[in-house]
Amino acid sequence: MEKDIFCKIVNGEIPCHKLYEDEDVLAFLDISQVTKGHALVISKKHYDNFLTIPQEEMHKVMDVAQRIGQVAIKYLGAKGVNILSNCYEAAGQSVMHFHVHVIPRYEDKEGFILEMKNNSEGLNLPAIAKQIEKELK
Ligand code: DGP
Repeated sequence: MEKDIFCKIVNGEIPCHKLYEDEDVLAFLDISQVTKGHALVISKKHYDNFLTIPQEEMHKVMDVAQRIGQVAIKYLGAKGVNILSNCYEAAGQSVMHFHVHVIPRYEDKEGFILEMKNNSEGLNLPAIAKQIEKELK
């Protein structure tokens, strides 16, 4: 099977601007900085995305994402941070290797727009909630 680009970064076949590394987790700057300090945190082992990685390894990645977010606020001058993990193409995932975006927000000159429009007209919220709740039991 063809290796994805993040597997190649883990193996040192492609360079990156490294921020953090341990046995399980690697963090580096996104090549396409939507804001200053835009980071990616990945599991070194290949999993397709957030929905398919085992919980323990997912937690390790999220711990590092939290720490990078804290650094962005404390040392980069960010006023906020978006933590984002796209799962599958329909959600905008372009690299099929689990990764978390840490996107510092500075209020101006940003390349990142997150728009959540209220689209709930006609939806049966009690039925939707019941369906999801049932599966979580
Ligand atoms: P997503 O769309 O959520 O799958 O984000 C993938 C991100 O990966 C995208 O923001 C650009 C980044 N990216 C793609 N190729 C490379 C690369 O070779 N190096 C680095 N540092 N980032 C990359």
